[in-house]
Amino acid sequence: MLKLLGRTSSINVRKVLWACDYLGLHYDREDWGRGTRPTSEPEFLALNPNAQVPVLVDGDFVLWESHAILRYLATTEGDSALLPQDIRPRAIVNQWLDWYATEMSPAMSYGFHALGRKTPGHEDRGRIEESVKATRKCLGILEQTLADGRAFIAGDIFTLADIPVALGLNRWRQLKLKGETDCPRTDRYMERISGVPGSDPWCTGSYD
Ligand SMILES: N[C@@H](CCC(=O)N[C@@H](CS)C(=O)NCC(=O)O)C(=O)O
Repeated sequence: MLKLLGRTSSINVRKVLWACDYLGLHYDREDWGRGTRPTSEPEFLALNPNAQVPVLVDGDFVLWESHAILRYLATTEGDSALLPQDIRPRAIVNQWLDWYATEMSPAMSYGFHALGRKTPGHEDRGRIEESVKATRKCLGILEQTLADGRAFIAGDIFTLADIPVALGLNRWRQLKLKGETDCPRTDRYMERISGVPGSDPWCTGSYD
């Protein structure tokens, strides 16, 4: 039985929960992280020295980093739709996973903590504006990508790439900021996502 360590309010834990539900995997989940058991406990640090959730435990195998976990689950389940075996389609899925981790997620982080979660220490107006601007650039890239008529972000089928991207979009959209540019293709994309197994509840509910 797989064991997943992490609180359900974490976007990174939700990526794994969504993948598990999509794949129909059984798992036990333990609450760890902000507001639950502190990840600074030695028991947790022995599994992930970064003191971050999620952590996946599969027998005697321990894995952290949400995207590494997504790839592990898709590969062990042999799901070649979620993570294609052919080199180029697989590279495109990896491209979007990396893009989310290195561009969209860092762009959204400060703004979400300031305007959504109201995390103390996130009151700097300049940094909020910077985060909103950087996130809007990412949203523009997604809207532009969908302009060729593809149904999902890496092509015509749902892949691992959609999990972080859709979760990020869902989280940003919950802020309901004034002045967002209309993104009709992204709206339709999110409607399609709502029909994907596991999207409800992981890509619907709020984050606190
Ligand atoms: N790069 C890591 C980031 C993990 C991360 O930032 N986790 C946050 C929650 S979203 C965390 O553990 N925060 C500390 C806590 O909840 O105590 C991943 O993708 O797994």
